[in-house]
Amino acid sequence: MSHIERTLILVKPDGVARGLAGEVLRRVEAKGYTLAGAELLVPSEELLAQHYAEHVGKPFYAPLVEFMSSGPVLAIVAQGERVIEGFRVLAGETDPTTAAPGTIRGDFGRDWGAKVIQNIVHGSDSPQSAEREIALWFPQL
Ligand code: D4T
Repeated sequence: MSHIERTLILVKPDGVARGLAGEVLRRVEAKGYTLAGAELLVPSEELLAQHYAEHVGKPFYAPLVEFMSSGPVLAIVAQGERVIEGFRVLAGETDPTTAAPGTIRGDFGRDWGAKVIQNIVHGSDSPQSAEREIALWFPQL
């Protein structure tokens, strides 16, 4: 049965600043997913408050917003069969120190001793979050 999905991928400010945007796109396309949208932007605090609504009030929330608005982010909509789960596997686990080699975070991430985890990419974690996040970042899609 077909499960064509869309997911929101963000190359976070650390990833863009380190020149990893192309590498992330390369891995997404090499896996066979297609691009349905892409935009480079510095996200506003309002957009981040909605995107990270589940984290508002947590100790890492303020550093997270500061980090995520510290420079341009490449927002991407990727499409394909089970792409939501597929990109989470490509990204690796949240903590870049322990993310498996072969994943984006495992290959390029590390702990920088910052107040917030800087882990290069974000990927939606469920079909509900994907549609919610795509509507926030790409209202035209
Ligand atoms: P994103 O949402 O960026 O793909 O990350 P994850 O899905 O892997 O992780 P998350 O939503 O739980 O966290 C969002 C963002 O906050 C940072 N973070 C998270 C942090 O600095 N300290 C923490 O304790 C947690 C849980 C990292 C990613």
